[in-house]
Amino acid sequence: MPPVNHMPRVLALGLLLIALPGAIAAQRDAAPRPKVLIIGTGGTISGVQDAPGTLGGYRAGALTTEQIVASVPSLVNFAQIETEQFSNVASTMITPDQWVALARRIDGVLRNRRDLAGVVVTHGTDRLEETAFFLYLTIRSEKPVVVVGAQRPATGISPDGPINLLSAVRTAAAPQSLGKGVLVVMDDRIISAREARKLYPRAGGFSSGEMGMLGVVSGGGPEYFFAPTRRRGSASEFDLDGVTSLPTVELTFAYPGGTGPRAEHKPAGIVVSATGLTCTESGAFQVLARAGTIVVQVFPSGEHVESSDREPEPVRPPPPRNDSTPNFARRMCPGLDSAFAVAPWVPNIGVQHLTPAKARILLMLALTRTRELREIQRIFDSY
Ligand code: DAS
Repeated sequence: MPPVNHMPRVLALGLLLIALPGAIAAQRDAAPRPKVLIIGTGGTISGVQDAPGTLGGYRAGALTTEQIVASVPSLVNFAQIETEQFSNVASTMITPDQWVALARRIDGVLRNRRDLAGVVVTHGTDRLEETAFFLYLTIRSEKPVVVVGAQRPATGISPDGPINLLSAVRTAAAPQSLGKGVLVVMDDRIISAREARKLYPRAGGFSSGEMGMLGVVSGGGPEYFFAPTRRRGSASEFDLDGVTSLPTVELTFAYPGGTGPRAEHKPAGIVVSATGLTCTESGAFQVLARAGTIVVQVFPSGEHVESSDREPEPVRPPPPRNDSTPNFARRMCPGLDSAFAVAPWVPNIGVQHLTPAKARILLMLALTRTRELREIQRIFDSY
């Protein structure tokens, strides 16, 4: 029997093995990339250095969203990009009315555009965590919404905007980002908008405090290790449809020798950043609470977790002026007007791991639904 020549088959197999990775890559390249809408609001990510290439002053919100997208050509490898300019300002100019308009726009576009995989919002870092948390509470979609900024302007030395934008788009385009709530992506970190905070104005300055980040954007794309558990996305009860403006909620600090807010000033709510209050501050907040202002005391660090099964402290009427019953408040605060000295201050609402700025946002939204203390406490316990 003549010897069988295996050579042609071996050659064919070799050629197949060489061609296969190319064919797979071609097929992957031919697959339509997810669509991501980038909505620009301004900030340093679209900022221009006065003297390009220096560390000097710059103008935030100078480049359009299209221009910053054009500066990252590799975005098209990961997504089909659409852009929209919501505003182009330093984020200190963003107001609560704009939160409402932006949230409505994103909620609407995600509801009506089934073809969109997700949305990226470019934003100044000064107010990024506030806008991101407002969106987290009000966008009732499971699709990813990623808020991103930069700490160095686009034309400065080593701008961080382009890599942050690329990481944000990869995160918004990834199916594993579904249902994670609104996210902040900075410096390859994926942080829940509930926890994100700007610790300092340099690269690496965004953190999630002691709660940790959800994941990282590695060379291969987003990698998640944790997922949020609190109410968000499609489970949110905050419907902005009938909301024209948000209730006024003030933010104030307690400090040694502090006297608290003035009694004639009566916002719908007030958040006080405090580890504890002076007697006079305590009295001033009690007067406000009796006049109907909802008072929320929050640890300045935002790291404190008030137990979630507590009953909100009822607002008690002041005792009669001639009441001399000894109580803890009078022992603690001798000389304090008895109208103040009802009890040592107990905050009406317990807060679980929110910064004062974020407690203010949650209180604004809670007050669009109720003024009942127990209901407000339920809201603070849920989100
Ligand atoms: N210019 C500031 C802002 O718009 C800072 C920044 O974006 O980093 O918030």
